[in-house]
Amino acid sequence: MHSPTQSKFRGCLLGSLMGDCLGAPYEGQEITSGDKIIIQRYFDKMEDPSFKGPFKKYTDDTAMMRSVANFLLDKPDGDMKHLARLFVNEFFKQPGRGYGQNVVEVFEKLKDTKYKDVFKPATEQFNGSGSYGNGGAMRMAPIPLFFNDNFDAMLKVAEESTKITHTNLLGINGALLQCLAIHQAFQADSSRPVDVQSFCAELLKKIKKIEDNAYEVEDQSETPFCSKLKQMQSLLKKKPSDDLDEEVIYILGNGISAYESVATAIYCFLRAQTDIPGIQTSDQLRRTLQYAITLGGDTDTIACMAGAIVGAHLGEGAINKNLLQHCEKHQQIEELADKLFEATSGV
Ligand code: F2R
Ligand code: MG
Ligand code: MG
Ligand code: MG
Repeated sequence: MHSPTQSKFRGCLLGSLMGDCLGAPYEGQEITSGDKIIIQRYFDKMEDPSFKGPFKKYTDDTAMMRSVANFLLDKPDGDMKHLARLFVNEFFKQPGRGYGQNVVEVFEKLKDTKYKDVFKPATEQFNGSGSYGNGGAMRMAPIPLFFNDNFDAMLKVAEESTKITHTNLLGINGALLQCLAIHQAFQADSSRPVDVQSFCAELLKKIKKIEDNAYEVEDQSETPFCSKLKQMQSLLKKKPSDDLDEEVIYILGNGISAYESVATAIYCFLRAQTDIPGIQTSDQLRRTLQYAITLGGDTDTIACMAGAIVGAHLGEGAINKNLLQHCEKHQQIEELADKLFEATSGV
């Protein structure tokens, strides 16, 4: 029997892995209502203990999340050069894991310049505007676990680790929003469903402070992720209808940018607190991942981010072992979660 905290460490990293592995086959697809039935059958089949199939492979999302976890274990005081090296070594070992098209240039420059200025290559992306991709957000899971008790250190490391590859404010604040969502879910009581409106309101307060500071705006101005969260609050009040998922995609997005995916992942977690029409399962973690995938688009990443949040809330007990066994390197990720837990608890 593991402690509730250890269970949450495992739940978060395994939920992240499962979203990535199970979502990856659908990445980049537009999903029709016929596909939703196919996705229901895909999950049903893999949940059947007698089904044997090849592993569902993990992608860049997990490769980079694992580097972040190893960085925290190796350098708890945060030497970003070390993290940059781990990202680069991992990429050159296995470049075929479906990395973002442009982030590869950052890895090459970091290697060529021998990590001299670890943040410079990222600042040069997209003619100096920096990447706003969701690559910072997708690898966030270990940070809120590790810094659970130190909010300021958590945000500092979340921001600096993101800036190695993403310097556009949308890429950075999207990663911070994902970090805050996991942290909040981690701290919430796993025996009770989350109150979706209070969860949003609390998150909104925290991201508003960060965005107001970053954009130096007046109190009344609307900043990007605050506006997304307010729209999410309205969506969560709506009754399910045939058009609701289209509206979710239109308003929150399902794309490769942080702006069009982080709020969507949080919405998936909150929406799956209760039954979702067309998704037949009583398993909340599966419902979260399956719903994220049926929204289409950047399915591995949105499911990965949603999986990290729901896993951090419910813990390991919510992980369906039949589904997990189809995910590549699940044992290694479980061990990594245990090491992170031990490092924070002094076990
Ligand atoms: N790359 C993918 N999926 C493509 C298909 C993969 C295929 N299945 C395969 O196996 O090959 N997925 C992964 O990439 C996303 C994370 O990307 P990241 O790390 O943020 O990378 P990057 O290159 O910095 O940004 C991604 C794209 O966003 C657009 N973009 C970003 N900033 C921009 C800016 N300032 N101006 C214009 N465009 C910008 C670009 O198109 C970038 O290429 C995850 O989905 C992960 O799963
Ligand atoms: Mg990926
Ligand atoms: Mg993706
Ligand atoms: Mg196993």
